[in-house]
Amino acid sequence: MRVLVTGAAGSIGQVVTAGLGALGHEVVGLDLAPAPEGVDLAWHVVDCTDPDAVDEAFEAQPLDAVVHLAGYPDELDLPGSLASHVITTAALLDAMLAHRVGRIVYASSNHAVGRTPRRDLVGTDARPRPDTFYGVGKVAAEAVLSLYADRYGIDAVACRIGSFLPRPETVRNLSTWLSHDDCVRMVEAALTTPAPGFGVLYGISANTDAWWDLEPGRALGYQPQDDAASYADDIAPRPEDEAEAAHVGGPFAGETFYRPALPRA
Ligand code: 15L
Repeated sequence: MRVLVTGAAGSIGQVVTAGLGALGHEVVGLDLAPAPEGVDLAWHVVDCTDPDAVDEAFEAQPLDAVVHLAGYPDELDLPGSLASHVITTAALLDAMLAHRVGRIVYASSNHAVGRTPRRDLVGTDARPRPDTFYGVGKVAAEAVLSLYADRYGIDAVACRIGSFLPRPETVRNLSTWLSHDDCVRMVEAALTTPAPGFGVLYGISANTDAWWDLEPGRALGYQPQDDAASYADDIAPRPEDEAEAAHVGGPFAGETFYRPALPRA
């Protein structure tokens, strides 16, 4: 498949572009930044909030699918978050329609349901329950994907990524970790699963202490292999672990998390 990867210069992007390449896909990179040193791919320097620039990138070569990883991975004010996650997604979807590209894999986030109290395993049927404007942006981007799937027949898989790290670093990560290899497995499955329509999965490894249900992902062909529990002995407990376990969004859901939109007292 020839796959356009947005955010290709980012931390997930670099792992995914290399991984998809190793699996035999032809990757076209797209990012605000030029290709990192040593990355030898067709590459577009484009801001995905600009629909004309996105369309030009599509014009440059035929594509089979898009992996949309671009987006600011932390809290912003609401307009910033909507631009970063929703406007970019809509620009890509419109270019996909114009250029007859039928599949998109989206890097959503666990923070779409981050304010869910930590009790039972969270399924993909849980109420959207964002913990931040970042999470609101992810929920709204998923809604745009769902609309384009229903209205235009685009296949869209939203991957609600947990904590993408080389290895788990905190007690929360024992539940939220997504290993590099499993991330590639997840994207490959979401790209190739037959006719998902609009699908949602949780992008975590096969963690013994997982907080999210992996079954919807398995139904879409995502078979994670790694388990954060194998690193448990290396993880030192911290005073904030208990607060981070109150909601599945961890620190983003905490009372002290930076909230730029709150009026001053
Ligand atoms: C995310 O979606 C964020 O982009 C990342 O910064 C982490 O906070 C991660 O989730 C997480 O929940 O660990």
